[in-house]
Order: sequence, then structure tokens, then C-alpha cells
Amino acid sequence: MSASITDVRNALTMISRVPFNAEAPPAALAGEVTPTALHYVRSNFPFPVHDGSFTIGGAVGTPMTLTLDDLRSMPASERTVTLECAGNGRLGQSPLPAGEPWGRFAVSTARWRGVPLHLVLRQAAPAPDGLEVAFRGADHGRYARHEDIAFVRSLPLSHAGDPAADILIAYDMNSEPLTTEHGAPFRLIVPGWYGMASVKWLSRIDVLTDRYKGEFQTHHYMYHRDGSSEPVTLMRVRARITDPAPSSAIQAGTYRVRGKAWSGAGPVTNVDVSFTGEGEWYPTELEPPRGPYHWQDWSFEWRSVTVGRHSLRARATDAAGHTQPEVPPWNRLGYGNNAVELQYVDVY
Ligand SMILES: Nc1nc2c(c(=O)[nH]1)N[C@H]1C(S)=C(S)[C@@H](COP(=O)(O)O)O[C@H]1N2
Ligand SMILES: [Mo]
Repeated sequence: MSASITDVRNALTMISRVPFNAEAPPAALAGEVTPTALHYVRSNFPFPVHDGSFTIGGAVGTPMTLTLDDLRSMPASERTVTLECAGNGRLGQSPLPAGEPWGRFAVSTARWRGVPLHLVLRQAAPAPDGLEVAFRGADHGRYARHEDIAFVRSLPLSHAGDPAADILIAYDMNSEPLTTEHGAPFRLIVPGWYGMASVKWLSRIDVLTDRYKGEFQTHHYMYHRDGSSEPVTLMRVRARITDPAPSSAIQAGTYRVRGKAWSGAGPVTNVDVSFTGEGEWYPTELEPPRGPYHWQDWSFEWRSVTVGRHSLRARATDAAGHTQPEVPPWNRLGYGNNAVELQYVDVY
């Protein structure tokens, strides 16, 4: 076991040891990016052994195998991307769904560097009747009713091959080579989507002429509710108060409340705060956006704070017109809980 994995295990809040799942510490989410050792980790299987290359095949004119050196010799892009697990906030859903018991900190932001996916796909020359692209991780194991399956997710070819989608095959995270837990030697980064789309430990890319129907595409990562189901895709709009920190006490007077907000469906256009239950909402000040996929900083000057307990809430709205609900949106597997969070603060 490498030193970096041990460090991460000590710094994060562990949810499960094998497969390794852990939340970021709340304090790590106040910064511009999350330090790699504090970035949440989500894995469905034990960390795999990776042979250092991946193959592009299926319905393509030019199948090929690429190594890390091959990728590093191609044109590179860097993107700062906020990644959130679809199961983040599951503990806030009621009745409690099955699944990893994520609290609120399966969300982080990192700077990813790698090759734009569309360049690699173009070299492989997808067939004209290509419909989807399936991405396979090297990790595998027993899962649900399966003896041994790999982690595989697909995207529509129209999205995977679109330069404007800014999808990367990333090999660096925060200017260092990817660590094992974040998908070394290379992984997909799909900006705007919940984390499951960003396949780690990439081992195969296949262009398909049919819809992909694997476990992680059509059984898990689906919103199941009232007999209907819908795939989990873009991150829902969400705001978070980072300062004052959870369970902190502050002095009476004036206090600048700070936080983050993000959405996969477009820029955050408003964040409002409230200081009472069912109370009035006040608009906050948004900082200039740092980038299209980077969480949005906001702040609010909270004046003449009186002694006692106060209930703080922040509510974000995005350019697509989505606003956070007050009540957690329930679904059977507990995905996409973007309900307004309550953070109480004791003032002395
Ligand atoms: N190969 C593989 N890729 C994967 C997963 C996995 O289990 N196996 N988990 C996905 C999920 S559900 C999330 S939320 C993100 C988490 O990425 P991180 O561990 O780097 O934070 O990885 C995604 N990529
Ligand atoms: Mo996830």
C-alpha cells in the first residue's frame, strides 16, 4: 500500500475501508480547490491493479491502445471541476434509502489536466452509426446479483465527442500525477455530471451502436420513484455555507457569512440566505465566477447578530431556472439530494 493512500485514510472521514469511501473534512471545502489528500473518494470496488494502458475499440475505424506517455505527448487541457457524488446527502433522505451512508461532504473541487476526450475519439474514427461510448474501469468484483463485474458507464457519442463538453482523460490532479484512489494512471472527468460519469482507472473505451444497459447505467445511478425511473446525469443546484463552520460559535456583532454553490445545469445566478425558519430570504453577493465548472463563491454581510442560536440556510438558483427544494427529493436509491441545508450557529 502506498504512502499516499495511508495519508488520505487518516485525513478523510472514512465511510468504508474496502471498497474505500470517504468524505472530505468540512473545513477542506472552504477553499478555492480541495487539496488532493482531502478530496472525497468514492469507489464501488477495491482499488485495481492497472496495466498502464487503455484500448479504444468497438465501432471505430482505427482501434488503438494508448499509454500514459502517449497521452502526455498529446495536446493537453486543464479544467477546475467541482465533483459531487450522486449519493451525497443520502443520510438526509427519509425513509433512509439503501446505499453508502453519505453525509454532506462527498463533494470537492480539483484542477484536472489531461487530453480532451474528443481528440482521442476523433483519432479512433467512430463508425457513422455509433450511438454511445462506454468507459470501463480496471476495477471489478462481486456486485448485487453479479459474480464479477467491472465499473462501466456510457455517455451519448454526441456528448463524448463534443469539444464544448470539455471532457478530459485526466492524468494530473492539482498539478501532480493522479493518485491511486482518484483513478491512476488516468480517468475520465465529465464536467457538470454527478461523479459516477467520471470513470476512474480507465482501461477500455468502446464505441457502441446500441444503448449500453449495464448495472451502473440502468440499475444503479437511476432515480427510482413511484414506479418510474430516470437516469442520474447533471449535478443538481446546491449551496453550502462554509463560514461559520458547522457547529461553531461566533461573537455577537457583524459577521460575513461565506459559502459555495454549484450546479451542473449552468452557472449559479443567485444565492439567497435566511436566518429564521420559514423566514425571509436575502440575496447574497456572488464573486466573479472562477470558471464554468468551479463552485461559485458568495458572501453576505450579517449585521447586528444577537446572542443565542440562529438557523442559517442558503438556497441557490442556476441559469436553467432550477432552485433548491426545502424538502429532500426522495428516490429509492437516495440520489440527488439537493435540499436546502440547515446550519445552526450559536452566538455568544
Ligand atoms: N472505475 C471506477 N470509476 C469511478 C467509480 C468507481 O467505483 N469505479 N466511482 C464513481 C463515482 S460514483 C464517483 S462519485 C467518482 C468519485 O471520484 P473520486 O473518488 O476521485 O472523488 O468516481 C466515479 N468513478
Ligand atoms: Mo458517486
